[in-house]
Amino acid sequence: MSTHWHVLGAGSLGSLWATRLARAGLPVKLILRDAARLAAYEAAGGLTLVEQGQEQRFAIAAETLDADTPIERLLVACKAYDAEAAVTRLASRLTPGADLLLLQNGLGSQDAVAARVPHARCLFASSTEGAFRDGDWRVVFAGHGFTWLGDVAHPQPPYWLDDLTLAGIPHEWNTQILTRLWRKLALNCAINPLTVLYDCRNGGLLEHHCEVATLCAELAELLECCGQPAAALDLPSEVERVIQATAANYSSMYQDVAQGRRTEIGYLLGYACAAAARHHLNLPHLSRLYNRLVAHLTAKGLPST
Ligand code: NAD
Ligand code: KPL
Repeated sequence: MSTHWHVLGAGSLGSLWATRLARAGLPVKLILRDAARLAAYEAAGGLTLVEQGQEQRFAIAAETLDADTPIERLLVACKAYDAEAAVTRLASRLTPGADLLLLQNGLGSQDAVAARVPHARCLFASSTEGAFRDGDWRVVFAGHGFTWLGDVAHPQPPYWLDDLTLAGIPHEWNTQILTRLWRKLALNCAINPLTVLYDCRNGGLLEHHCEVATLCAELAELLECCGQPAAALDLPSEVERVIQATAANYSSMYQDVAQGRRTEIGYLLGYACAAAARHHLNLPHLSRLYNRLVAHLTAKGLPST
């Protein structure tokens, strides 16, 4: 019998992972916030995965944060700003040598989580898969993609990557996961805030080519200064390519703001600007972009951290 997967956060990505693991016959348990959420989940009869118009419901077992079952493998699928507090609540349930897989976008939350669970192995992930909820306990698999996983402390992959293969989750072990996370952070910093400020789809940034190029130059300088020269390679052309390829889409930050949800700014542009400050690096356009975004979010009554 394979080790249980505990999935913390039954949102978009957590539900996408949990349903695919369950569909492969692997033991999965959801960890929900409290008894009210657990009762609502049980009343719904499980999680529904919508894929290519087909719906399938999985009656995955669930428990609350306060349960006392031991946790050997934890998929952390909360937003970056919730991850540290949620994992802290579970720290005493982790078995010695437990593995955590952190799905958060951006940077900063991974180190904060790892510091809370020094005896566990924390793997970082970067994913291009896309999912959203179209109702409570329902997830739509919107964009096929890929997930890279790695461990900044140990180059050896865990044996349980086979579970992901069984579950049909496209993945690859990556010994340079920080480089991948920095690269994604830079892409998100060059694209997402401007889509919010110009109120446009990604393709709308084609009209702001010079501004994007200037930001890319500053981001590349930051990546090099932070010891990530590989993440800086050809950044402007990669950003242009992503803008073209996703021209019809609204960025994830745009969607968060449009729906009045908290953004992950503190783990993207906020993290980048804090890193620049730590290195005494003057990046005026990036810093102005951050200030404009903070002002915009504040005016909308949204948190800016
Ligand atoms: P989401 O908001 O849909 O889901 C997060 C879930 O975590 C919510 O259900 C929330 O209630 C739950 N949660 C928060 N705190 C909790 C707690 N203390 N106990 C139990 N549950 C708790 O978010 P998402 O879109 O799945 O994103 C998760 C992470 O994955 C983010 O960092 C995001 O940037 C990243 N990501 C998402 C996608 C995507 O397509 N959705 C793609 C790539 C990366
Ligand atoms: O990842 C993205 C997002 O919207 O968060 C892309 C499409 C790359 C834009 O930055």
